[in-house]
Amino acid sequence: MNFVRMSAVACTAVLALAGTDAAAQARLIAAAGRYPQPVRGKVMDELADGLRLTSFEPHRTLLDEPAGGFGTQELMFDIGGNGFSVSNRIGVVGQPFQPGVVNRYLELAGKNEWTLTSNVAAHPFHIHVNPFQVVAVLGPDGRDLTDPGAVDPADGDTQFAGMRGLWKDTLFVKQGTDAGPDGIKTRFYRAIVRTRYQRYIGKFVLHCHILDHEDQGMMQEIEIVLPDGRDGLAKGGHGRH
Ligand SMILES: [Cu+2]
Repeated sequence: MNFVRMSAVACTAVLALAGTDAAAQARLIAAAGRYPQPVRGKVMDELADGLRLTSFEPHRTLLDEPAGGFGTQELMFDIGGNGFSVSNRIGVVGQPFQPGVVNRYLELAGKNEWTLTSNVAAHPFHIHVNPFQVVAVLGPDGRDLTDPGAVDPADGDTQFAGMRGLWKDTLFVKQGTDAGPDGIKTRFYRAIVRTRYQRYIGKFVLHCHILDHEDQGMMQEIEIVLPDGRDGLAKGGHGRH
């Protein structure tokens, strides 16, 4: 389950910081005691058994699969006439978060390639439940800033260098350039990520991880649903075409 995978990532990170001495091991075991059952017992046993974590498995890469096998999702963060908003269309101003409105229905067992952009200001994109794999972060000039050693010529930024293939739940999305007369940028930084929707059915959110922005509406609600058997999705229990 995703939880187990994410726990493995977290444990690995903690070990990298804390070393593998007995005190760190004891702290990890104690922390695992807060996990839900039945994960708790398995994790505690494996941590006690030489920090083996052998039942954890890495995410299978999505980089090798052809783009045609993915659904597509667009996202544009913005601060402007509609306030703090998120749009499903790059270049089209979106709306602030509205409670009770599902902004995206996604299919369980589906795979999507997302393109993340920002019209005004830079925003750390964060999504819950299913992590994503970084495919590319393209600058406004089209160069891939995830290449090893890549430097953003606009500001010397190297934060994306070597990031291709990494699994993450948060990614910085920089502001586009060259605003048109309507205030919409004509060139964007495009963060391209891939994800699959496994096991979890239901609602969760994506949002800007600057909480001040999130609180003002820079958030969307997502619902993972089952296919309805007629090439559509079973939204809210009522099949729609
Ligand atoms: Cu933001």
